[in-house]
Amino acid sequence: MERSLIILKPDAVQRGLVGTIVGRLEQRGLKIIGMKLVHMDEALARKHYAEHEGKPFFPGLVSYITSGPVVVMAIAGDNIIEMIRTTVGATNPAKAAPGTIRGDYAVTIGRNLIHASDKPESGEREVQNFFDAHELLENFNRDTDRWIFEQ
Ligand code: IDP
Ligand code: MG
Repeated sequence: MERSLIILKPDAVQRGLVGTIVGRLEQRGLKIIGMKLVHMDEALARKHYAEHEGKPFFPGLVSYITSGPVVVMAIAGDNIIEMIRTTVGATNPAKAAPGTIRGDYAVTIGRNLIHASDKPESGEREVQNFFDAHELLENFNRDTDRWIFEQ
């Protein structure tokens, strides 16, 4: 079982795209186990994006991600990391395929709407950066699961 951290970035909130983007993930059949509105401070932004520290775009990235509220979600399931990245599309929306979230709703890399964890280890670390254990509802059952997964 993998866990992925999704962030609907400040542009998604400001543009009123939260419902649309959550809907795409939800309708695919992905299981959301945690979700909340957060205004990230600089320390949390730097921690979340630590791998990019020192790159030319890092200061702009920190100011973008802290510029307003974001929606953070945790999604759980088998092999979901790659599946979600494919649904999200390429980092640069100019190169993202139509049908992906970035390919359908974004045009530039510095305003690409959504974050999704890139590997299982990152998913674990990132989910724990944003959620306390009691905020993650891992054990509830969805009645629709038998229509989404072969039993
Ligand atoms: P990802 O979000 O697809 O995983 P990363 O390479 O991990 O892409 O980069 C993290 C975020 O940093 C991107 O989503 C984007 O917001 C921003 N970013 C990456 N490269 C650039 C760039 O060249 N210019 C401006 N922002 C960038
Ligand atoms: Mg990344």
